[in-house]
Amino acid sequence: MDAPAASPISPLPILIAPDPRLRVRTRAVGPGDAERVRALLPRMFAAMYAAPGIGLAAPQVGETLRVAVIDLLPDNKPAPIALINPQIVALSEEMVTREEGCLSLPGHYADVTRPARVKLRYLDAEGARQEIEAEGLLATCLQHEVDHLDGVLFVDHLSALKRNMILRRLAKEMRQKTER
Ligand code: GNR
Ligand code: NI
Repeated sequence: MDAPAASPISPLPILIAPDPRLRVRTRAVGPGDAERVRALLPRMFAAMYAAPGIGLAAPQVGETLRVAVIDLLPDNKPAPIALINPQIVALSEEMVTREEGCLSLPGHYADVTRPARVKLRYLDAEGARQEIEAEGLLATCLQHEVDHLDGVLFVDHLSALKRNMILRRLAKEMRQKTER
């Protein structure tokens, strides 16, 4: 039997905290970035699906543009969302606490309190203006990804004690992984 054909889209490697590239504030995508974004999006989706995760932001793959991808796979069916230059235009006063994880903080989870609903404007992969109003996990994920574009990680929403506990444990785990 033949081996399955290799995917022509190679997933980008995901950076792990405390990589300084996760702390960079990204810049807006402009007309001159079309080619770069066209090349980037499929490789971000591939990295997110391979992980697997429900979202991925450009800084997590070392890119400095305001680009993120999301797919919550509702009913286990692909529902990819490409977010270019996303802007939060409204947040609910009502807050909700949910356990979050992050592909750049693998294996670490914590309860984060955020607005329960969000309204977001963005450009899609075709450059068309879009608006999305979300609640539930999608609302959390949208805010988590926009945070990444400003160099913010979910642990930044925790107390310094909890944040440093997670970052120190992660650093130790990564050290042990690479030790011979
Ligand atoms: O895969 C992910 N799961 C998740 C769970 C709860 C809240 C946010 C997320 S996003 C995360 C993928 C990721 O790191 N995106 O930046
Ligand atoms: Ni994340």
